[in-house]
Amino acid sequence: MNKYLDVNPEVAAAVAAGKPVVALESTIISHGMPYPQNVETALKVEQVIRENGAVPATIAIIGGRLKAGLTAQEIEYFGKKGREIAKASRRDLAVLCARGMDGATTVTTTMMIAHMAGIRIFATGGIGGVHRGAQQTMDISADLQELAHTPVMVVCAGAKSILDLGLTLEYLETNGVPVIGYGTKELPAFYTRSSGFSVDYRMDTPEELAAAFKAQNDMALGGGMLVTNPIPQEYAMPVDVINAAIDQAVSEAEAQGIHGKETTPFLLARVAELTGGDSLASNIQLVFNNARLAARTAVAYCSL
Ligand code: PSU
Ligand code: MN
Repeated sequence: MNKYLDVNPEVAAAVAAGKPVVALESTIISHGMPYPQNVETALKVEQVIRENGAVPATIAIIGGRLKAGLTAQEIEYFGKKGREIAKASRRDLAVLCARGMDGATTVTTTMMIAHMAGIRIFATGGIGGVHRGAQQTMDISADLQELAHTPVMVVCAGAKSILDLGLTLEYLETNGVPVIGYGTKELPAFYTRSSGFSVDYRMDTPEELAAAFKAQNDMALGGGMLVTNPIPQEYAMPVDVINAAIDQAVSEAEAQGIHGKETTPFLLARVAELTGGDSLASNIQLVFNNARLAARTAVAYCSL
């Protein structure tokens, strides 16, 4: 076992017994939502996973230790410190561990640590992808490379149109990542159920998702699988409202020369400010929806 990794005893016991476990990320807590809603949501998401038959494992880096499974006090700490906690992507792991620092794990590092801990399924809100204008900036999230290589299923609500969704799908195709629509053939765009882009496959039950991922793992194909689960209709946002906010945020980022790891947090924070509490409420609900599907899929996977 990796000497930098601490798997919480409940999670370790579930993994060892072949019981369902669902990983959760911590960037969504520290950088994705304001306090105290971030902590309330993180705790409630864990409860949703339990209600649906799986053990939750929120993932983070604390004092240079890779943690799979946090206590409520640790979740409170991540939520309260918010943006003071470094956003940790793949390239940050070694330095954070060597220096004994804290890090909020993105989709990339949550997949990595979940895999180290033997966890196969991970629920989140949205993933990173190919940014608009990437033809010039080359700004492509490390999340897509991780999906290409690490065998963890990521259940999300699609990607926000702060990204170029068409190029994001092209990149995933090149890298051999299956993109599944849950109950839909259309890629959901996080706040909205549609985007105008098609996914590879539509699946309608957790059992179907589990069977596909089992086949991928049995063949040792090696990469992840992206499940895109549309936000429930009652929480979806009006397309024109959300698109206007996103367009404004993207042009502000450009005007201010925002780049590198700051781009995504800047865009997420601006979109949230411009749309007020409405987008936060939608964001919270779609995370619950994804946690429910991920837990049911983990249960189905364990019975195969
Ligand atoms: N997109 C969202 N919400 C998020 C993120 C992205 O809609 O919280 C976070 C996730 O942690 C994701 C990370 O892995 O941002 C991607 O950052 P970057 O684009 O810098 O790779
Ligand atoms: Mn980037």
